Amino acid sequence: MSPTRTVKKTPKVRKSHWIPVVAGFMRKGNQILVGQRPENNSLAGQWEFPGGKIESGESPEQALQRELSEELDIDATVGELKLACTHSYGEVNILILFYEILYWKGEPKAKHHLMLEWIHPEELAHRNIPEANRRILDRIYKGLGVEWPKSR
Ligand code: DGT
Repeated sequence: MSPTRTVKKTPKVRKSHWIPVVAGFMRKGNQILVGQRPENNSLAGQWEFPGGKIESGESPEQALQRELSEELDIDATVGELKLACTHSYGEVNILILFYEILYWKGEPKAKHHLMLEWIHPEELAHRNIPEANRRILDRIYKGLGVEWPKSR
């Protein structure tokens, strides 16, 4: 009798769905710009750094320049990549690249957000912010070049 061969089944790999996102750190004095996500959107009401999804054919810097023009009506110069992180919202995974914005032309206007606000970075810890950002708040503070707030 020939020995029975066991055929090893490779476990089914679930295809994951990834969305690349860019966001900008904009500073004015010792404040940073955040926007409140609109009502008809996912994560409505949460305070985020301006930005959005990278479209096909764009570099991350081009995408951020476009998003800041669409969302804030400014002409921004994108600087260094400060931080990258991943997060899963159920089936959807996002990769977020946070860039510093070196300077911009025009005054930011809330073309997309419910509201824009210049806040002190410590205030982030007390706001309703995306879970993706809350998990890495220490790295966000580091990326912004500010100390982890003692009041947390
Ligand atoms: P659209 O055109 O409605 O698909 O919207 P976009 O391209 O403006 O992108 P959006 O804002 O819907 O997607 C960004 C995703 O990244 C969304 O799931 C929220 C998430 N996210 C987490 N933290 C941040 C952040 O600080 N800034 C931004 N812009 N998005 C963040």
